[in-house]
Amino acid sequence: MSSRTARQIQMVSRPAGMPGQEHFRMVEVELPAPEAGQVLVENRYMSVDPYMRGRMRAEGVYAAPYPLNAPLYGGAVGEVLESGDENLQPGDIVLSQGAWQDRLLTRASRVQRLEPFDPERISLYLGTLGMPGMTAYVGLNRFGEPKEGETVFVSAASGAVGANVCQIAKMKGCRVVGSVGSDAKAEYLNAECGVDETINYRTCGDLTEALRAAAPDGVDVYFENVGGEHLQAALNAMNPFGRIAACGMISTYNDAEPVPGPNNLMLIVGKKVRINGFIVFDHNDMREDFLRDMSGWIESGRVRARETVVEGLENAVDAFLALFSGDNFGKMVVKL
Ligand code: NAP
Ligand code: FER
Repeated sequence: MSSRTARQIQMVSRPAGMPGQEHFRMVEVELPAPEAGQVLVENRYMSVDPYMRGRMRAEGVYAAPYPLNAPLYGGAVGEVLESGDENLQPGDIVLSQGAWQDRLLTRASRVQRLEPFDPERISLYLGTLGMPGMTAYVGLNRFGEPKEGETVFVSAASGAVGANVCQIAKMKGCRVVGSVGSDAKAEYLNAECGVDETINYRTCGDLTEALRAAAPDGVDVYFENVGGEHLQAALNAMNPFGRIAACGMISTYNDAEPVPGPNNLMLIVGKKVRINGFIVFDHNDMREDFLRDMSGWIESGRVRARETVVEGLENAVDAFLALFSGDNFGKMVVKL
């Protein structure tokens, strides 16, 4: 093994329902030395994210599907080992789209050099200071438009996106209700993130009733991460002129066949609800504001950034699958 030996996880077949180890394989390749304009990067952390399940389908919506038998991609933070580019030096910490591999050769123009505010916490650039944190910031501010005193309902509320939504909404003076899949996650949101009410959707019984009890004045903003029953309950509890920031619907991502949706979509009309789907990558105009605000909030302790760290590339598929069973607590990252 040389310092240019790379291990990569590749997809060998497309999953129909829940993915499993059988859809992936690990391969070892020998990378060439970087040419002019290229860098060799050794990853320190890679991200696993729900959107990756979408990329495993044959038909992409806004982005090309993952190829078969070739390296996958996704957010990663690593260190430059060798550089053929004058703007990057060995030792530089960079953000790339080179997840699912421990080392990669890439064009220098495709990585972003980071000046981490805390070199011990570079994984934050995959979470609260990265794509999921920015998703929370963009979705809540631009599409939820919460006003002081309003009630914000967040699903998958303790996750990489959700926990940031909850904490930003609290700073805006909102009453926040979070839905999660365990009592430990609920306790964390209450105790550490200032969330007013939590619902454990696995044990609460009827979700609409639980939400009405947790949000007696109704829901003004629903930050949608889960879909299905959560969307149905949110519409039932929504106030007139409520806003839904439609960020994701993770409960549907592993459906092999489409399942029937909420039975109450007509409420969108009578309640004059505004639903906005959005993809974070379309909102780079907010990036500077996001980074300034979020780094300040993390440094001052106003935003907590909890992570689940899984060790080893060989465990990356399990880490990814854990997103769908709720085994992650906060942002899931793989330490390489
Ligand atoms: P995450 O919340 O850190 O992890 C996923 C969580 O979803 C799990 O921990 C689990 O938490 C919950 N979950 C999984 N399956 C579920 C089910 N069947 N029913 C209810 N809850 C379920 O993931 P994330 O990265 O923050 O992503 C959250 C959502 O944002 C996803 O829908 C994702 O696709 C979306 N997203 C969208 C954009 C965009 O640009 N639009 C960008 C990033 C993320 P519990 O234990 O609480 O169930
Ligand atoms: C995500 C879920 C879905 C996400 C993007 C998508 C960036 C895009 C879906 C589509 O194109 O249909 O978490 O994060």
